[in-house]
Amino acid sequence: MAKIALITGATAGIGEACARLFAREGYNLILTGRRMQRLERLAQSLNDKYNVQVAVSCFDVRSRQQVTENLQSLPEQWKRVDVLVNNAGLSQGLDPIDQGNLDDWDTMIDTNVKGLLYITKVVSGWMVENGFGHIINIGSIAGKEVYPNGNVYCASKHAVDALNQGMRIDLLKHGIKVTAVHPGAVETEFSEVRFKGDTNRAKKVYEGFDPLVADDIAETIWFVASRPKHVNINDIVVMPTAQASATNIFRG
Ligand code: NDP
Ligand code: 8X3
Repeated sequence: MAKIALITGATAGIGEACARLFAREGYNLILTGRRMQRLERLAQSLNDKYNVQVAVSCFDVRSRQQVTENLQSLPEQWKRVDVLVNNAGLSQGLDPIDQGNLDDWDTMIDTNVKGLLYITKVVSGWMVENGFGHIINIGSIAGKEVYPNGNVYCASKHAVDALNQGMRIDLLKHGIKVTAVHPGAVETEFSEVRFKGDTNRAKKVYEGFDPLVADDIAETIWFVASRPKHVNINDIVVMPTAQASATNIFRG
């Protein structure tokens, strides 16, 4: 029987790359995001190319009700999830704390922390019942360090780091693996979202060095997901070679 991966935030960037890689490896997929057309297109192309089954579920992770209703309404056979990739997330703004936008703060905390928790509550419940599973949380270098004006985004990713550790402790007795993958700069839609559609500003983030691409992180996620049953990778930080720390990028 094919294994199942549930990937949140599969409409773009790391989540989409991860969906492609897991499909190539023969996984059936549950893909989530808010942009239904993108989910449907991706599902169709993965089904055509790899002959895997793909269920799509369109909802906003910030809504506790949407998360619970959409996931719980999946047919029973889809609830035997082997791998959950808690990837949906975003940054909004890059402002000093005194000038921060309260709506941006709410969006980041509601998405990156509360959304991740709502998903985890449902899926970890299935995993406990099933007696197997692997939760892979996408943190960030921003969950390991704090950088100027990163304040609330960094706090939200530090929370992911703490939750990753907490989940591992609580789920240990159920044999469920828990891993965090913490990327440095990856060129995706991330900066466009952070700068609210300002593509010039977004492009500048990745100028003068080779950033990671989404496939680099998908391959890391696949690596941690494909270790033998007795091996768990707790935590992994993946950076572009030209990036030593959150703010230390060598632009040649
Ligand atoms: P993208 O913007 O390319 O993708 C983000 C994904 O998250 C989209 O599929 C988006 O789907 C989904 N998402 C965002 N908000 C919501 C929401 N409220 N409800 C449901 N889905 C949502 O960015 P990345 O691929 O780069 O980001 C993926 C993860 O990686 C994030 O957690 C990010 O913080 C983290 N990360 C990114 C880094 C980078 O440099 N790019 C570095 C370190 C970590 P939709 O809009 O359709 O809802
Ligand atoms: C995304 C990378 O450095 O912008 O998490 O926080 S960074």
